[in-house]
Amino acid sequence: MVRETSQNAHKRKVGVPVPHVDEEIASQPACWGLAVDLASGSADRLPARGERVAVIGCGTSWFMAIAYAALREAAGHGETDAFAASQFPAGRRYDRVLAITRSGTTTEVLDALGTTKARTTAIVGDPDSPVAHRADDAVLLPFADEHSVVQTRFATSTLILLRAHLGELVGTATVQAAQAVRAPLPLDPGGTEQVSFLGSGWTVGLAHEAALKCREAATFWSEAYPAMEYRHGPIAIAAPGRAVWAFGAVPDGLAGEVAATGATFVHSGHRDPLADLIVAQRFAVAVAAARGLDPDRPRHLTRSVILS
Ligand code: F1P
Repeated sequence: MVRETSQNAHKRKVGVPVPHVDEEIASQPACWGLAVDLASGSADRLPARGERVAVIGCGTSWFMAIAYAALREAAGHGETDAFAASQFPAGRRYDRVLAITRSGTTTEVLDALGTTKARTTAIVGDPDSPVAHRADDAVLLPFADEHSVVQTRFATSTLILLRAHLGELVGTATVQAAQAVRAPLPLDPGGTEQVSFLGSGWTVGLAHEAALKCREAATFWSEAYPAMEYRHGPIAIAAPGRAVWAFGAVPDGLAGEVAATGATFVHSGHRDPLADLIVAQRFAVAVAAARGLDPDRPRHLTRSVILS
């Protein structure tokens, strides 16, 4: 199922170990296809049109929650809020709480599920995890679970599944994902000092996720903002050697304003933003390599946060 990049095929041939995260990134096009199939088979467990929904998660899973909430509301399926699981307002009335968690062991997610009276659905990577058993309904993605601490394919497969469930035709995104696993990187991983990622609407979640990938995999200085917020302060750090990387629609004039600071402006303009996220994941891993870091052993991180 995993389609290797030619670089990884070469590494393997000469006996150099390929990081798990590289393989997981490369397998996303295949995983997205499986996620689309799963969307039709799990429609009765996912939020129904008209329901008032809260989506919760931590880290990467929270950022996918943010993206999905914006997409669902924009598609007219109903009011949808996204929360870091630790910030879930237990007193609010929701028809359904949707938890996203790869491990199914994250303490804040389990705690939030324990406080709500709403029907609960969990999208989980590990079918034998506590969250998979605790939720009223579970949608299981073991095919997208990962060895890596740093999440890539579970997150994007979850979002593709949810987009397919909203009725989006995600075939083009999947084709573009196959291009994105091979596309040239838009920035020099060894020669870029800082990146600010921008998004608007649902792609704000992707911007946060891209920035988190850079921090997690490579201890690289990265920030993320809604694109219209960028002029309200963050542009002060734009400079030569730094970059602004936008997902989705770009506000009029922004590319020129960034260029005037000497920073590089990155925007594919033609790919589905979720396919663009794959390029950002690859950039994060390439920065780790340029810094001599092992992206499979990110500093201070564990696969999930389990609090005693
Ligand atoms: C959530 C998460 C990861 C993050 C870190 C700790 O995990 O925050 O996104 O990379 O390693 O856990 P999960 O609830 O989706 O399993």
